[in-house]
This record gives sequence, structure tokens and C-alpha cells, in this order.
Amino acid sequence: MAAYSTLREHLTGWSGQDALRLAVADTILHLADAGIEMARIIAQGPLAGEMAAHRAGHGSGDMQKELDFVTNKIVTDALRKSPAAWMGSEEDEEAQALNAGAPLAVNVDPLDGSSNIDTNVSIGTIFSIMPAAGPAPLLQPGRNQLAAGYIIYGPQTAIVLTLGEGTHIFWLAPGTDDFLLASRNVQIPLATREYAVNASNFRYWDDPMKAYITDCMLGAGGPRNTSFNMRWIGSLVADTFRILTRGGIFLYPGDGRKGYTSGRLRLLYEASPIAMIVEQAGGACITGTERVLDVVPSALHQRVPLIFGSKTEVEEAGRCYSEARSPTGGAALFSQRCV
Ligand code: AFP
Repeated sequence: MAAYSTLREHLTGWSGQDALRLAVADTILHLADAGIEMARIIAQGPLAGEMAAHRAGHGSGDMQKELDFVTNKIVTDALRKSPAAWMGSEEDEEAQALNAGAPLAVNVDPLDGSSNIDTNVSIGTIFSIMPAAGPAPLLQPGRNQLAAGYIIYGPQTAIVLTLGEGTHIFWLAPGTDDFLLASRNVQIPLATREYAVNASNFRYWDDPMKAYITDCMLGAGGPRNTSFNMRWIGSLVADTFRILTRGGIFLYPGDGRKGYTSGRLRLLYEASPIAMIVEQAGGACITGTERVLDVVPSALHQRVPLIFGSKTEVEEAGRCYSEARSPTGGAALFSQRCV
């Protein structure tokens, strides 16, 4: 096997003697250890027990699965051992005070994609690390993140990580506890012909979203003059990994369903970390009307519309919002591009 830097070596080189960077590095290494423990549980499937069994509702209001509960405990224990003063988790209603006076605040989705637990689809742990500054350290805009990443549990276990100097992928070497840097400075292709959306929500979408997707679906015979392919795994970490690998655009807009007017995905522990990862890989990430990293949070579990991926395509979708138009008037109207 070629000689790759380990995650620890990479973080040691990055942090030098800078106290805040050393704290970030220490926290990421604790999360990586937690990830190895979770990968071993997830790899067992039903042999580990009824991990997809429902438990009572939890922090953010969604139904909690047994594995959500297990992974939240593992991540909480890891952050207790880290220089983190505060933790915001999808699984906890309130913010958790950890180590008083510590320099960091961490928002985390211990297990994203839990509706896929028993379907053998890739799932993951998403984290966002910020300075524990200000009156509400967990409620900061994404542009304040010191680091962001996710651990994906799939055919391979890997950590997608940005420290604000590009986006890298560290792959867990099977049978070891070593995450190896085999994909440095991942770059998302600027253009794409592949979109990812839960199209079953079409009837609930607003006009710009309907217009954008309709133009893509009209393909070569339509205003985009080219055919598009569609993919939707229903697991944010997996759809993002594909887009980091070969490009694409992911869209989860706000829609007309009760509770979904601001979309489905959570700002602090899903959208913000994904936005930093994507922008550091040369992509773009918007709500439709603004950059996700500039959204100022007001609540721990708030949702946000999310559109990200290949830069020129995200700009195209953004134009549909800035040039908002009504879809009524039939195909002719639809046949005009958003611009
Ligand atoms: P779960 O954690 O409940 O499985 O939700 C997964 C998720 O948050 C994200 O990973 C997916 O992109 C999105 O929801 C899927 O949403 P739909 O089920 O509406 O397609």
C-alpha cells in the first residue's frame, strides 16, 4: 500500500503549537475514535441487535431509533473527553454543557440517515466545530466554523474533513484504527448533468423549484438543451459523497408540507458543515436566496432549504429563485429558462 499520512499526522502538521488548532485537532481525533466504534456496531447489522427499533421521540422531534440513541451516547462521551464547552446534538432537545471554559462548541448529527439503518445504505455522523465564543456559542453562522466534517459508514468507512484549507477524505484502513489521507483537496466539477432531489415532493414545491426541476426533466428537448440524470439515496452523507466524487446538485427546498416550509435539513448540524465541506471543494451551497454559511441561526434544531454541489448548476438553480416566476401557463412558460 502506498504511504499515506494518517489523520493524526495531518492534524499534527496543521495545528503546530497553535492552542485553538490543537483543541480542534484533539476533538476531531476523539470523534474519529467514536467513528471507529460506531463503524464496528453498524457493520454488524442485526447481529448487533434491534438497532432500527423505534424509541420515544427525541430532541429535534423526529422518531428516534435505537442506533440514534447508541451513537448519541458514543459521540457525547467522545466530546466530554475533548476541549468542548458545549454540544448541540440532533438527539438532544437542549444544548449540553460539557467542559466549562473549554475553547470549542460542537454541533453534531450523531447518525444521519437513520431511516436507512436496516436497509444497508451508507449513513454517517456529521460534525461542526466552532469557537465557544459569544452569548450563544452553538448558534453561530456557518462562516465561523473552524472545522467541519462527517464520518460515512458504507462499503468503506471514511472521514470527509475540512479545516478551511480544502476538503480531504481520510479512509479507514480495514482492520486498523488508521484513517489514511488518500484523497487530498477533493474538487467538485464545476458543471454537472445529475441532480438529486426527492421528486415525490414536487406538488409541494414553490414555483422556482418546480421550474428548475422541470427544465432539467425536459432534457435535450427543453430549454437546457441537454439530458439530466437523477439520483436520490435519501442519505445526505451518501448523496454528498457522490457529489464530491463526480459532481452533481442536491436540492431539498422548503415546501408546502406542515413543518417543511424551511425544508427538512437542520442548519447547525447538517447544512452548515456540508456547506463548508462543499465550498472548500470548489462547490457552492445556497438556500435559494442566500449563502448557507451566512445564515444566522436562531434555534438549535432549525431547518433550512438546502441546494448545493457543482457551482455553475447551483448558480442556475439560484437564478430560478432570483428570477422567480409562476409555473402557470403550461409547458410554453416552462420551456423558457429561468434566466
Ligand atoms: P433520516 O435521518 O430520518 O433518515 O433523514 C435523513 C435526511 O435527514 C437526510 O440524510 C436525507 O437527505 C433526507 O433526510 C431524506 O429526506 P426524505 O426522506 O424526505 O427524502
